[in-house]
Amino acid sequence: MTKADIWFNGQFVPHEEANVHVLTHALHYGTSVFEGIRCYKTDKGSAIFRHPEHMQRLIDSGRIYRMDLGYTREELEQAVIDTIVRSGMEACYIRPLSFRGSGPMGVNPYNNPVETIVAVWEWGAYLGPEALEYGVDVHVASWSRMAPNTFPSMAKAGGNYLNAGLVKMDAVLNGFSEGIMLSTNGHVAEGSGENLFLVKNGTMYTAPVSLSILPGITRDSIMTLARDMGLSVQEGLIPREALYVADEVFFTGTAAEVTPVRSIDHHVIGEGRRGEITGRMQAAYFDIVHHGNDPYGWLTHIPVGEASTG
Ligand code: PPE
Repeated sequence: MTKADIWFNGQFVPHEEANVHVLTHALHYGTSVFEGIRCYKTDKGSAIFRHPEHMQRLIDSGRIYRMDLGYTREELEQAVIDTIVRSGMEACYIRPLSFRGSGPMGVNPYNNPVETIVAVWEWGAYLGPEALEYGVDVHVASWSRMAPNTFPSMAKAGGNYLNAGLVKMDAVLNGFSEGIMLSTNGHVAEGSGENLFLVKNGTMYTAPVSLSILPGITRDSIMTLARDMGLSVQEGLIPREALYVADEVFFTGTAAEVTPVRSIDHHVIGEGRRGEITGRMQAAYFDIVHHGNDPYGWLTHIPVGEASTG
């Protein structure tokens, strides 16, 4: 794996030297916000998918936690572009992270500096190499998504992933690829690191943002693509058992892209393979990020690898 230099508070530092003190506030209290973004090698060159939307979500996550990141969205976008170009990677996963650094101990984060980094690395298929084609076997998690008014789910905050980590470990220990979390009232919410769509009789259903899900940017993209294909997409409360009798279920996320779900709690979903609408959604998404066909203006092209390819 390429150990690319890391952008750290405005300076590039070698991968091995991008370290923090053990009294970093975020280590003790989970006070960090982050993003996950992909840069694709499209047929038309390297491009970042929905770059401004991701960086705006980072700023908004910070705002929810009263963290002023100290950079404009444009400056953060440029930091990401510079990090990728410097790395020479034509395709990568991008991880911007802002956190409360070292300073006084105690829950109050106000006197701890807000620090920001951007790291990039290679990341293949998130749920396994065959997942995109054949789908994944998952279960319903015994841990719920956080209740409203506990942790703000619209913020992509480090602390939220303690819950996600429990869900993921349980899934793996039980031989599944992923866990689907229900809301505290028992409605289908999302995976530990993905949003979820269910297809029944040609209509697509997904949980509303008010159900304490992360408002995924891939979710938003898929809803737009589906509606523009003339499909009906409804945000609403999905009972757990609707999963078992669905025609199709799939996950969306930056890392997971569009991943079909093959079985849930050992119930085979539909035909037990990638469904027709899931296939159409995948194809539409990959047409943008692999072929660079971009009618929505979702790609930010960046000059990486151009010197060698001419
Ligand atoms: N829900 C959760 C809880 C979540 O973490 C993600 C992204 C999504 C939905 C999808 O959001 P979006 O990427 O904007 O479509 N999860 C990120 C982190 C994965 C990880 O293991 O780290 C990701 O996909 O980058």
